[in-house]
Amino acid sequence: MYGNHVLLRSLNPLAVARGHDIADAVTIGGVSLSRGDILGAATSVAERISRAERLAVLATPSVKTVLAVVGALIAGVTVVPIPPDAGHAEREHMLRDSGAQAWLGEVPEDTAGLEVLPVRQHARSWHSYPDPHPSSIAFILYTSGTTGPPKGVLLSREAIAAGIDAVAQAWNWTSRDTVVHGLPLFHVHGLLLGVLGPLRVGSPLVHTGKPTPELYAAAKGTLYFGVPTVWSRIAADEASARALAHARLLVSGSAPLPVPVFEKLKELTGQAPIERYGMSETLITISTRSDGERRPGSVGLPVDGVETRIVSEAGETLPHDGESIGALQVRGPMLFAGYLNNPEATAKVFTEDGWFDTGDVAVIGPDGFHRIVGRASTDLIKTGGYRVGAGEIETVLLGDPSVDEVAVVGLPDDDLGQRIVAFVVGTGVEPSALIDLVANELSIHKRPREIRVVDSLPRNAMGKVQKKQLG
Ligand code: MCA
Ligand code: AMP
Repeated sequence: MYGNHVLLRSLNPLAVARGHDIADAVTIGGVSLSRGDILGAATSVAERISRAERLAVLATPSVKTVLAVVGALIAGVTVVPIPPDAGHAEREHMLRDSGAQAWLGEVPEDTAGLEVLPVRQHARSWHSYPDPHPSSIAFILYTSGTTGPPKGVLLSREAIAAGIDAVAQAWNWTSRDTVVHGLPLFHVHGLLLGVLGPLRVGSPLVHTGKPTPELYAAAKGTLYFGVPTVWSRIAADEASARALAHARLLVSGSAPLPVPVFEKLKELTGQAPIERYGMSETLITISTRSDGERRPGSVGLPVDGVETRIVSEAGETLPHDGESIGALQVRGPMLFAGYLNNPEATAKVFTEDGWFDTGDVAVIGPDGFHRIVGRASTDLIKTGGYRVGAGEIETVLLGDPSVDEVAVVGLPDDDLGQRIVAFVVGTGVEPSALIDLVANELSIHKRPREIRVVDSLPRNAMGKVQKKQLG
């Protein structure tokens, strides 16, 4: 009923089918779909949404999310993934800012008055749609800045295609691989790399629901994706780690992989992990290669099509001497198309000569290997691989009557990389109530793990809080 040419045309440019239909193209929530199932059901989704422009998708790890996303790609409708654990204020912001017209697929308890368009797993359509323009926006992904609510990152079809193709080349990722991960489906890592990647490359995907060591060990794959927290939990679980010895590649990204975790994984699995660096705004730009050196503490070389440079505070380009530390700037075909409704923020992150300023600080060696040293601002926290702005949490906490002053920081944490800690000055402060407030307003993964009640915050002569002194 459907031929490969139909798969090719309909999913292009975001998913290129190579070879024959794949029986278990996507397994998620214990349900397996063939490529034909996905195409048939997603085209039926496309048929019902083709007049929409932007739809919200509650990004649960489920078949419905995959069908909603692929259906929207076929129809050329922009997807706004909404974290399933998003609290009230964060969800409202994403819906309002994105202008999402309806929900597609699953819905949260509070639909915010938006219409709901169902996704039917067993519906089929074989209608053939023309490819949307490559520069059209496929996704608006919300990501945190140092202050204010999350910004909508506009990602075009061509950027995503280029981003996937570049890592596929770096990792020799082919249809002979089976990808395994259990990452959330509302960010680049789990959704674009982790779902669209396998669809485009033609390699089956096993999504484990959650990224636990036991589930990774039980899944039979070749290419495993995880954030450092996931790898550190696997490294601490010897049996699970040893069960991954058969894998072709273990890939870490979204935050720095601690060197001891790298070494432990190497010891237990018999292979060094691949580390790669990326951002919501840039997709994956730097990676070690599957057939190259894998150096602990290093993210390797720019992927195909990417150029990088490090720049001093004075704006001079610094040498690749393995010592000079500078602001990492990148350019390449996988970069975003700007922040939605926010030209000022977009202008701020690009230099006059067109480079994207990542906000990360790096060193480049004479051999071209990149080492990410840290972030320029202490106000952007990476916890469990999630990017969280100190400012957004401070705003919510200041809304509580018990809080007079607050400073939120990311403190080093063996499990999460950084742990969100709020230093609070106030009266009658109830730590657990404040933690729940953030979980309910923003999202569960943005909640502070700890509230420390203090008499005052350290400030400089100008009255600015000295966050580096908190800890
Ligand atoms: C705890 N829970 C609560 C509360 N406290 N629920 C409500 N209110 C509270 N106050 C519950 C949660 O619902 C959850 O329940 C359970 O406690 C555990 O939550 P948590 O501790 O947050 O989870 P975790 O196990 O510590 O999570 C670790 C993790 C997670 C699995 C590694 O951080 C994760 O999935 N990270 C991935 C982030 C990611 O994909 N980033 C990519 C960004 P229950 O267990 O029942 O649900 S893209 C990117 O960075 C770029 C492009 C790149 O380079 O990739
Ligand atoms: P996000 O916007 O969630 O995509 O987060 C992007 C940020 O994650 C980057 O700016 C880095 O700070 C961090 N990041 C991603 N991958 C790595 C890595 N391999 N090593 C260090 N930091 C990383």
